[in-house]
Amino acid sequence: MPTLPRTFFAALATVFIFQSSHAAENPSPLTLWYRAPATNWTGALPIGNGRLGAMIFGGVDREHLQLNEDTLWAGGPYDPNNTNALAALPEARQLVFEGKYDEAFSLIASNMMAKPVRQMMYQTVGDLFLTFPTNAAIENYRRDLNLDTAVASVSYTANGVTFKREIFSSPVDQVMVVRLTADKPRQISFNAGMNTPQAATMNTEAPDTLVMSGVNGDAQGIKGALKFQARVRAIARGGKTSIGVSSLSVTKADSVTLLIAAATSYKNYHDVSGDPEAITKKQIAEAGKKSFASLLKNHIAEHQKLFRRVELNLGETDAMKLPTDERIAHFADGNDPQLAALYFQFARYLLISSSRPGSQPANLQGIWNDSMNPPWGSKYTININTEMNYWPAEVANLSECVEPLTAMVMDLTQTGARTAKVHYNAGGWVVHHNTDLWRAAAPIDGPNSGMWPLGGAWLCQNLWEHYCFTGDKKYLEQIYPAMQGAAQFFLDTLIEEPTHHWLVTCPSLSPENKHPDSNTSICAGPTMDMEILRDLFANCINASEILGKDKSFRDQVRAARDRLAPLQIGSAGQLQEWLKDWDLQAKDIHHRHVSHLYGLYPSDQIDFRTTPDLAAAVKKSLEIRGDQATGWATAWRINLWARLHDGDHAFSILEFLLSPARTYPDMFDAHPPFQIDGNFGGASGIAEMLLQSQAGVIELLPALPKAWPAGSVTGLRARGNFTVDIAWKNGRLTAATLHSPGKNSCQVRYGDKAVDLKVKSGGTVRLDGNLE
Ligand code: FUC
Repeated sequence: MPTLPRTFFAALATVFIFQSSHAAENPSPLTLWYRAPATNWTGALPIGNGRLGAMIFGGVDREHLQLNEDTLWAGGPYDPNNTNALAALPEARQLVFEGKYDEAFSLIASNMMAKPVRQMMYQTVGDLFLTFPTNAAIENYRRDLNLDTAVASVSYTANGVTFKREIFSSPVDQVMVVRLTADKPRQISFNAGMNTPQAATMNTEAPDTLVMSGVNGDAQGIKGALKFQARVRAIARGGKTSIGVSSLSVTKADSVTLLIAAATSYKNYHDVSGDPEAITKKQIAEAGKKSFASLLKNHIAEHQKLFRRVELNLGETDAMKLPTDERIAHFADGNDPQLAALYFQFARYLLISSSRPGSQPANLQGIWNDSMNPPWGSKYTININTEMNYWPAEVANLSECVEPLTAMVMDLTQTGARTAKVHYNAGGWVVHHNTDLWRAAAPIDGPNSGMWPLGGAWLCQNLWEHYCFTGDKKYLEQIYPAMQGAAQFFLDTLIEEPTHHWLVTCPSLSPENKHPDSNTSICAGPTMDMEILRDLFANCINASEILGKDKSFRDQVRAARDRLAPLQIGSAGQLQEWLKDWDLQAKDIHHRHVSHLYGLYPSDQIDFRTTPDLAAAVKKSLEIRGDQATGWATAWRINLWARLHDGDHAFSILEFLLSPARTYPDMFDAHPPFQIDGNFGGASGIAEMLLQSQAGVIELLPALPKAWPAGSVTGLRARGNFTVDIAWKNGRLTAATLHSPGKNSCQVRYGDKAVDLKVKSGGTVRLDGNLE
């Protein structure tokens, strides 16, 4: 079949866009949709089953699926610990305490950084292209992604024939499925081939399968140790299927189902003995026994089990009829509240699609990456980004999606124990500001970002939150050793600072923010470290009491907690970011990180009601920092303003996050470039505006903006194992329902009113707008 040049279709594009008649309707409010194929990667639509992902471009003459598998990273098992680090530690501390920060920086740079100094990166599998022999004008083009079914579709009419593609990545059958149909017989013809920048070969297997077999690459001197394979099998009804050396073609079929599998030899961070050929063969063979209808049914049922738990209605307007990219461009015009609900649900969709039990945790790009060398390696940056990925997980009722994060932390307790020993001669475990597939834990990149030993401690807070929301004691038993080990490291390494004799971390830094006394961020006892440790220690104390163990450890932790440097309010009335009142002289007072404000969100150490002075200081710090920052940093600010109960301010920042400056046409967050944390932080910010449950109080509509005068939400989760439904009108609460599986009591608050409730086992409590 002849393939027409791409430029021909580029010219056609204008024709088919404006001929569209039905495309002006958007049948489902939970659908992202477009009038034209994606012209670049951030216009393509993501699908994923937690592990196996694709970006779908929806071209008419050529469909492009960019493929990912979440264990295809560069390198292999490695030990990055630097045996020179320990000897340099006392001097580094002394230099910091003497205020010789630049000297400390140099010493750390030459003696204490990981070897290699960069970690391994997450990489693409490659691309599947389907080339179609189209030679007619295209009408009624539409491509979409239905968040409710997790199916992406492309449809158009050519020569009076309506073509349809439905594409999904099944968490049940562990394959991706592409279904090609037409409303007349014998209309489906295409060539399929794969490309990759990896070291791989393309082959075919009779009668109907394409195979890509490869090995991953070396990076930073670490040898590639993974094998991988991707397979595409075409199951056609009617017509003819044939294979070439490295491509496959189908002619004049009635319909075709493509099954796509991909796997690597990764078993865990120290075992790469898997057999990707056997795995993918089996996956394709098993899925091939099922009909398309049953693959689809399984997929949708599994997706909806999670996705349908939360319904959010923020109001609907005619703006909903527009394609998603046009809506993003106009969100700040103020008449599209449903786009915020769609953004919230898109984040839930992304978490379900990039983090399922058994998969890797969602990395900087979830699982979607078309590059061999993506920004920041598309790794796990744990000085904010990975933690933020999981901020919506509990409140947005996707608790199961935290499992991969828990599993990664368990791995890190092992690799991080070696880093603790080699770098600090300490017990417990430590991870610095990044990790990768191989669970590397030593400080990387450079002292200004890398010399921060709190990454693991912060991750423990995410795990603790899982316990707070679920009340699952078995889970607490599982994570307790990780929390205990994280705390042990700090019991062994906290050091008294010379001025006030407080216990502090040293050397450390306030993530990535350079202070005025030097050209470095290296310091002792930054506020964020103290806040994270106050949480970690409190959680250890609580957990050991709940589990009835480790009394003497608990006492040690309590004693250390009492000696941590306190929160301080600086000369501008701001919450001090460092031990010293440096904030107004910092190199960048609008810095994107707002690390010291961790105490307000995600933590509850600072509270609007119980610590009003500190809350006012956070507000001052936020005003100094400004509202606009990178995607994730903008999202963090939304959560913080919601915790300050200023819904209108939070909403004005959401308008910026949901503008083309911070949201790509496919709704992916723009750092820029694409980074998925902003999607997740934005979603948790929306949830924080509607429901908060920190400090033992379930608070309804704590930061409802004027922009959402009427609406409802069902299925949000609150700490203490509650599920909460809320409805409001004219900006006022009209009804709330709390469900709890166990006998549970809580305080519920709305504005100035508060009631104490007792929920009977398996019970439901309904309240009206007066909390009665
Ligand atoms: C942190 C941030 C950057 C970026 C990177 C992945 O270092 O400071 O903005 O998000 O992580």
